[in-house]
Amino acid sequence: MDEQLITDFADVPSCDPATARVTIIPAPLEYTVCYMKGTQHGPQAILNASSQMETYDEELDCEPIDVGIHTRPALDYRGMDHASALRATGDAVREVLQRGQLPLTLGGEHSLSAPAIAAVHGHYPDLTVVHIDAHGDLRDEYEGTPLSHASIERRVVDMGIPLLEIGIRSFSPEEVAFLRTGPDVAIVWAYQMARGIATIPWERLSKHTYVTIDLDAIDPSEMPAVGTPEPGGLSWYQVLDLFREICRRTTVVGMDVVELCPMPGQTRADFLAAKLVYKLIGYRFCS
Ligand SMILES: [Mn+2]
Repeated sequence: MDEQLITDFADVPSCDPATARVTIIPAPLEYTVCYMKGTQHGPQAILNASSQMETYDEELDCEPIDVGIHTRPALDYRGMDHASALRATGDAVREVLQRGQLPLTLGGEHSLSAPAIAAVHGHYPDLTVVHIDAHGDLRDEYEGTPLSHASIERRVVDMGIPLLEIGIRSFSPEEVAFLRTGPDVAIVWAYQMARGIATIPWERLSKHTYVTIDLDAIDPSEMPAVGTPEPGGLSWYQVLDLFREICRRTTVVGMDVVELCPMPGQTRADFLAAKLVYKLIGYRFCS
């Protein structure tokens, strides 16, 4: 099984890139990971696990695979420095947008979201970003680089994009200080979700939304294969319900699922990530 490399999501022949409605961009980016390494293997692990899913969605009573999914060949970052790799990621996202399709990027480390969001923002200037994560990712820079995975949402603020963060439970004093300066950021904390006292400011969403999901938003009991597993995370159904509600209220025009760090024996984590990607496509196009 290990040797089997799946190149098409769900192992169903990839839809013609000219007629697809969603293009999956495998982005095995890994430059600034600071704790557990391995995110470069995330996209392939997701594709491999996706071959084991049923394509029927019992909740939506349809097969989201029929939407038209094209899986692009994985981005090849060999020989690139971090900045060049991010540019290449943004270019790939732009190419998908120019074909009128939804780009769905599979990470890889979270820093890839910045160029992806910049590209989508170029097409949809009214964009709002919803960031589902354990971490605020609002540091101005981390370990000497503003391109870090730990600074990704700060770059979104720099772009002037309204931001809604959900599931946060790891936040630095530096980020608290930044938040007090009054940036266009709303945060729904994980403890509020867990205790049923969260009020999600849905009115912040504009017509077009980009959703970035760091898999460490999900509780480590369900999603152990991440670089920084934080206790007290969201459940599978909480994440699905959030996304379903986002799709009900706005048009999702770009998304990414990042930070899978495949670990030996943790098949459930790869499979969760693959199934999450498939559920996102279903909610986006079939409900
Ligand atoms: Mn995170």
